[in-house]
Amino acid sequence: MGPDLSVLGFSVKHSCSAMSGITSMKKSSGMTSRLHRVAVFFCALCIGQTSYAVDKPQPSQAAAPVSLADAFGGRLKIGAAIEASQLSGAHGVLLAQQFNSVVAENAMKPADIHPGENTYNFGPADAIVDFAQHHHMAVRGHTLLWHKRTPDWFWIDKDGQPASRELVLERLRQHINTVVGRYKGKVYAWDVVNEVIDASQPNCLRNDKWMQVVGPGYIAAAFRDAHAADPSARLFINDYSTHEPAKRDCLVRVVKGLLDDGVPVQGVGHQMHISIYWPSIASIDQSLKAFAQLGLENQITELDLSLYQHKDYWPALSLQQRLALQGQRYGALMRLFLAHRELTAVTWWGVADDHTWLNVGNDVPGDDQPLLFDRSQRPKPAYWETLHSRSQ
Ligand code: 9MR
Repeated sequence: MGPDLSVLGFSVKHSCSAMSGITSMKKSSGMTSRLHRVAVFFCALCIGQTSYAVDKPQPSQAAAPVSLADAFGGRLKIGAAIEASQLSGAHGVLLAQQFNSVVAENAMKPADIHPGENTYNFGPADAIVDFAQHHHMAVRGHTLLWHKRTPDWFWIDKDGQPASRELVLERLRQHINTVVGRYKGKVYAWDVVNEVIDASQPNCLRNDKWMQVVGPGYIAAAFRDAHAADPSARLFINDYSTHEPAKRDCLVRVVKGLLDDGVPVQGVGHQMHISIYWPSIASIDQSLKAFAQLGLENQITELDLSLYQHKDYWPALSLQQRLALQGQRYGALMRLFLAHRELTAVTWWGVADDHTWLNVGNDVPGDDQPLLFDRSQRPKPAYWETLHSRSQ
């Protein structure tokens, strides 16, 4: 037996013989183009090692969900991070078939989109936004301020001296006004600040250049600038390890302070770069609850589940066992996310396992497989469990 595709309204077997049936059904029954694309996609898998085939849908099932986007669309935005260079290849095809939201993995970061004071590089970001518009997908903006990828010119004045607090704040305002303004009405949510929390600091804030030159007020300034540039955009504070109690409590403290000061913060972005082994679902639940209680929106913004323990690349379990575990964890996570009414979007940090930040660098094995689709863009147990979580 192949995987149970009943959630799709189809039964699936290890055969591809029904593709012609799908094609003729499309002609005769007005099957949506997404359904047809997905049928072609799954059928194309037959040519590889894993073969799935799609039987004719029953008439009453023809409108059943057939992709992650269709399955979750009414409840959650389902997104993935992408580079502009991937749009025209297999990842672009999969993105359009399976997802209804997109985020630029790098193209909108300050150093990428604004490399010189008077130089903007909008091309890659525009390409991603155009793709999203063409495919009726939502766009998240990532990110307006980060301790990494702030271009060096931000910190130097015209005389080559360290830029003053006022100059840096003015540059930040101009940057945000230009970038948010350009995508106004097209980017529905922004990660305004990224990774500003440091639980080891007495004030909970990272002691980075922003803190040193501007002081803690840079966060409120960024949110106010973003709101001024697009009052309709949803504004998020985004961070990793938000399930860790100390980090979560710090984030709560910082966000409460912003809200008390009337700063326009609408939500918390939980990156969720986690593993098949950790953290507990309960700790994620607790964190989501803490922000829901503040009346905030939660979004999962950079989801991936490494097959490894942190920095331990000698797994006791076989690859097959870990892929199965990954599937179970994805299912459990999605059920938790669905149970949180204030949680509005889940974004994976990549489309398929052949492109993931977890395999970049000299100190990693390079064979991690954290996403829903494998290195040949075929659905993994992670995909099926994610899909099935919607019907449970
Ligand atoms: O995946 C991104 C990688 O390609 C970049 O080299 C890196 C530095 O810009 O950023 C990675 O994405 C990060 C994201 O922007 C913020 N959270 C952590 C992500 C993984 O490092």
